Amino acid sequence: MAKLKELLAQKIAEHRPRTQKLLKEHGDVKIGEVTIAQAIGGARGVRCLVTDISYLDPFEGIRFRGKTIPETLAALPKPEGCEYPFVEAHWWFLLTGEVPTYDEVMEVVKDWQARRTIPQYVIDLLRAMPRDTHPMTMFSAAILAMQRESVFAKRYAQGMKKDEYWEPMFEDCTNLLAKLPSIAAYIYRMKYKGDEHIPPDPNLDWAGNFAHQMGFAKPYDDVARMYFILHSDHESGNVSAHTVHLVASALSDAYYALSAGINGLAGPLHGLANQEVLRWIQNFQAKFGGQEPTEETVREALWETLRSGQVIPGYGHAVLRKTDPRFTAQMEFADKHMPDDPLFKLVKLIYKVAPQVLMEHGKAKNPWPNVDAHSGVIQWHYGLREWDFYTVLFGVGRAVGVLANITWDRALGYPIERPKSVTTQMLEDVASGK
Ligand code: NMX
Ligand code: MLT
Repeated sequence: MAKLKELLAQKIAEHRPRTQKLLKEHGDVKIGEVTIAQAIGGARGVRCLVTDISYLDPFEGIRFRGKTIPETLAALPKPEGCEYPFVEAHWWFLLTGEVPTYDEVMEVVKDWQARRTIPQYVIDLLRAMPRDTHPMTMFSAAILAMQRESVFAKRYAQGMKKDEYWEPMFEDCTNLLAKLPSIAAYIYRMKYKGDEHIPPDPNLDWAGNFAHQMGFAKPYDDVARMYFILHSDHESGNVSAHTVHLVASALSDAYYALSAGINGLAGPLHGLANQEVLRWIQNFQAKFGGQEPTEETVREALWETLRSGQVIPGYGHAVLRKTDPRFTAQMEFADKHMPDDPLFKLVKLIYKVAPQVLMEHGKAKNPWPNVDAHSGVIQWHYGLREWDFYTVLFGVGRAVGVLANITWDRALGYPIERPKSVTTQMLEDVASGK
């Protein structure tokens, strides 16, 4: 058995008694209450999901397996001469909670290289779709089409035992992950680069090969590593992670579950916000033409957006109550690598003005920027200017976290998810004390 799978099996065996003990001995202990506002308001703040892979503190932001973003980036091994870690190392870390050695990562790098080839029928499917189909639709369809490859579905049909579920789930997740960058790059080049494709480089790591197949030179490989790690996981309640968890809880395999999660990520209040940020910036530039943007013109444009009933994309969050550390991490990258980029300067200017505007507006509970406020501008700088592709990048990264999560879901035997609904009349009765 490969080293990662062996370590994971050991971690699962160690963890199972903790979950069983909590259920058997403390199952009745309350961890929260649900109000009418939460029932109507998208279950905001209701504690009813469990994951050990990441945790989102409203003020500190995300921690992966207990480590902040800077700690994670500093701890994980990097390819030689690169600034950012192997995404393969992050996968190991998310799955096991342990930082792998360089040699251990190289085993995963080689394993993923061996599983990378996209089936011809996926290419045929993508080519059969109208070229103006949104790249997220293509990405989701490609993932779903590969469901016939599912090891989990085959083993389930043969009658596998429940405590074995995680093992074929891990295989499906690995097979899927290995192919995602090549699928994304195929969609990109088919749609935007004259249908001219670049074959994979057998010697490159996952993100390095993505940059290569996309056709972008260094340091875009590091941009890809940073981007995929930052977007990988944001605990379990966000739309994409929750959808993947929910669909997989019916014992639908990883292909069904990830495709569904990608569809949720495609919404403008979730992952599509990164494309919306670029659209907002372009509209702003079109309006103010060659003028140097000022705090005044930015403030005016932000108010105009709000007055027309739209949200300021890239600002606000359901959980966070301060600047997203993923925004800060990208800002640090941009300060180092592209300090004079005009769009980056504009992002900084918006950051200076938008929180105050949102506070005055008085609706958003969090006036600070989230991950999406920055990500598109870095892509733009390195030549990836087709902004409707940006959410696919988010999707490739998000797959790493959600697939680690459903492997653990099956390892810990989490049941089918089925919260209870009530009627409006029932709420009115409770409210009036009936
Ligand atoms: N601009 C204008 N209004 C906002 C914003 C914003 N950026 N954020 C929240 N509001 C409004 C929100 O629409 C709601 O209005 P109403 O009462 O009329 O329905 C009110 O403020 C209260 O919403 P919150 O409780 O602060 O936010 P909620 O938890 O419901 O939603 C988001 C969170 C992220 C969906 C919301 O902040 C938003 O729409 N942001 C802009 C889109 C965005 O950047 N999404 C990306 C999130 C990160 N990601 O990658 O997924
Ligand atoms: C995410 O990364 O999923 C977003 O920040 C949204 C969320 O956490 O709700």
